[in-house]
Amino acid sequence: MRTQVAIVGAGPAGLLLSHLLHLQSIRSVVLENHGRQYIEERIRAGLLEQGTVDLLVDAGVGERLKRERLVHHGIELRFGGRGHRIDLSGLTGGRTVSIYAQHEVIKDLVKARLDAGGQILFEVGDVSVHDVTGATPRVRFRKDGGAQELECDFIAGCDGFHGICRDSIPAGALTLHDQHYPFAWLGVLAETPPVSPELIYTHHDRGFALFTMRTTRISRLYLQCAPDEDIANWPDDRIWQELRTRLGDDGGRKLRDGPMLQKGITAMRGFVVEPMQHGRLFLAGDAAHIVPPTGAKGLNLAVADVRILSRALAEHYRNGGTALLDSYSEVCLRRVWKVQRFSWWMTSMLHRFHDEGPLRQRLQLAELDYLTRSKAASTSLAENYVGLPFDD
Ligand code: RFL
Ligand code: PHB
Repeated sequence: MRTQVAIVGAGPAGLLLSHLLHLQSIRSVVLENHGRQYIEERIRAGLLEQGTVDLLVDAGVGERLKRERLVHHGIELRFGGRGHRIDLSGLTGGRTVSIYAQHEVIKDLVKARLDAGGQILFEVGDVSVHDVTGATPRVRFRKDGGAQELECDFIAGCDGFHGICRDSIPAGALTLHDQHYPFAWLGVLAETPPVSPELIYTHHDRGFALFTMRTTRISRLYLQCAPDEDIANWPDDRIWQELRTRLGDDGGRKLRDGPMLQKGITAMRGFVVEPMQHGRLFLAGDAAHIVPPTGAKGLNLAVADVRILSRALAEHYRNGGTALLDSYSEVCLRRVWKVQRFSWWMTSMLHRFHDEGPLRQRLQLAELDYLTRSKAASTSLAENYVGLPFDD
């Protein structure tokens, strides 16, 4: 089998890359180790930057997104028991963010690829990449029990944080930056209306909580918990009670119990690999970097990477040039580090660091107070939150 670009992983990065390449008449094959149903139901991100929405719409995969998304003009920061609104749109010349679940983006992209005759091979096993520093890289894998080989010009490693592409690069060729946070998030999806039409980020003595949503009837709720927390210690009643306590009296009364559709624990970690390229293998999305979810940036960053990669590949296939491919890593990393900084800053300001004394909490509260009173400080938060401009 032969293609121009072999893409490992059918997450947002891999599927969008395949679609953007198709728009430039570049052929690709996407290899995914899970089944279609699994990737179309996996609960993950929910908040899309305006640039992400615009890109999906411009690429012709935003019809349902435009109809079904919830457009948000602000967020609330709650601390000391009181809410303070950050007017995202007012501070950024009218920019917005949108709530639209990641698995809905996946459904839209899978449909677009298959409708256009695109090749996504689901349930492949034992994927491995070879000859990435030569002229003809190869991907080997098993499908329906048989061994297969895909020959290509380039490989895109879009296989997420636990994928195989990053690890196939010789250790000496990469620098890894890794930061573990001393807490995790317990996330639930519940059939209950959101307590507020906008997201609420809560700083509380007992730890951080986030009140977000998927629709006007479904809430997505997160609680800071211990990094080694056992979900079995969190029956539904305890979760509702803890959410109410952290939200505080006025908001807590509005929160209605409802059936919990999903529960899970997410580790908090920051990770960046440099460079994001080795020979003809290009890493994109979570394969190259992850951020703690407090800034809602992982998916948006994956989209920013593949936008750059698709342009670089398009230039190469148009005129043989490699300038954009050569600068891929450097251009992506400029954004990656800024987003890493923002995610670290939001995380550090809003979470309880249980092994540290009251000084840290007083500094956090001073920062939140300053942030919500200073237009300069709120503007900095707002412009990062709605998404920095694409500056390639
Ligand atoms: P993905 O989505 O992990 O996709 C990788 C795909 O590769 C497949 N794969 C393989 N395929 C073949 N062979 C192998 N050896 C393979 N190994 C893996 C996997 O099955 C999968 O289908 O990576 P991608 O495309 O880079 O996308 C990244 C995003 O998924 C991620 O950054 C976001 O979900 C992060 N995130 C958020 N991002 C936002 O922008 N906004 C948010 O509001 C937001 N909230 C979140 C989040 C992530 C969370 N969790 C669960 C980590 C909230 C949470 C709780
Ligand atoms: C979500 O809706 O899942 C979400 C929103 C904002 C975040 C993280 C997750 O910061």
